[in-house]
Amino acid sequence: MKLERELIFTHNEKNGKKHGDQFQQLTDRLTGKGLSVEQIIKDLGALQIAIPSWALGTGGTRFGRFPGGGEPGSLEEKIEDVGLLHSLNRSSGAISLHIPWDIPDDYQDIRNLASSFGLKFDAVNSNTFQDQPGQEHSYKFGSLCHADPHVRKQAIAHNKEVIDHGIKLGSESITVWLADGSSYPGQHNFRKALLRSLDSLSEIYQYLPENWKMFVEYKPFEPGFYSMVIPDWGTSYYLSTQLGPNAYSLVDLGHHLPNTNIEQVVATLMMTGKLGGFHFNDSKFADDDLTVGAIKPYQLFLIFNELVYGMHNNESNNPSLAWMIDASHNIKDPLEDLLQSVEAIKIAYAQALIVNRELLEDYRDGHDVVMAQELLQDVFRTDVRPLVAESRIRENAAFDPVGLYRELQIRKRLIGERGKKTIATGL
Ligand SMILES: [Mn+2]
Repeated sequence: MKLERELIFTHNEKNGKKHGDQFQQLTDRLTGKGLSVEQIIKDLGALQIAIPSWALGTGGTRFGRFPGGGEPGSLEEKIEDVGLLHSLNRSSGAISLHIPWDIPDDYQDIRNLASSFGLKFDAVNSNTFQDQPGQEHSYKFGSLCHADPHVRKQAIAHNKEVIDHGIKLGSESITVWLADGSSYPGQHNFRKALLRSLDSLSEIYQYLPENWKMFVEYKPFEPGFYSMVIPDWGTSYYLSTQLGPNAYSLVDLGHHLPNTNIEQVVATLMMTGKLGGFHFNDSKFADDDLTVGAIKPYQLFLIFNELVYGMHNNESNNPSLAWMIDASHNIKDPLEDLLQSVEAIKIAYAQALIVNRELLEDYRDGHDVVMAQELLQDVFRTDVRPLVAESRIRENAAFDPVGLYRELQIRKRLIGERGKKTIATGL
């Protein structure tokens, strides 16, 4: 399904007066503070957040899954869905594929389809957390860390195959997340498991084309309930420095223990030039995979505050970051949830862009703790939504993506096209 541009223009025209007034008010306020509204709008327009192919269907928990209908049943339909999101917000211009869930029949056809929606292929993702039908060795006790070299060899070969698929699609990075870990004390020799993983990752790294990056994701627990081989950013940082200049750490917001100071993790990784990318989501308890900004919007802003500082003070040449949503939509329409997530990311980014950094540094240097906090909270409490909307309108996207999605009854149309009982592959 392709969205006619006319529908977006009509929607924007209808809301033009309301938006114009709100935008003018905010512009006056920000200009009064010495900020360049035009530059902020440009920066916002340039931000593209990749959509993972596995997030387009209704997710589930280990207790059950409740599909909502009209879900994409093929890679082509997944690309169409991301195309739909991109036409509504012009900020979802990339799709991230999961192998073996998304192996194309014809690479050129798939590339043509993606580019007809203005989409690129973001990082490809390997999967050694499940056994696939017909697979010779099981990953029950690990993959890249496994004690048996035959299992490691199979997992390495899979990652190389993922890279091959990515090359044919025009991707330029691979994200490796390992489910490898242990559930009981005594099960693993921590050092041996980590060193075997490093050896396996090295072999995959050697296989990377020169212009490719490898992102090493970490997670403190689950599925391993006692230990994970790559539990934290320190271990991920160790691996990426051992692997070489094209290996980076990847921060998934849900992959931290409660109360971890993620903004500090981000600051440190960027300072070392080893922050490669981001998986956005939100959580109350653990890896909940909730809508970005749904639970802790202030933390999201503080993270973006460090990201923007890192982008403006990039002595370590940290590369531009790979942004991706990594969420699961158990009870919401996945497309609406993704629109909400992208909006939350852009709001946090817009807020970080209006922080007066010179003044903040003055407060810090003067040990004025109160005013440093006042400054950040004043920004956080500023409603920047008109800025984000203005950047969208200028990119020919919708003033209110979720509103227009509802108005056009897109889910109903998708159910009409694809049926009520479709289930997307993925999580
Ligand atoms: Mn992730």
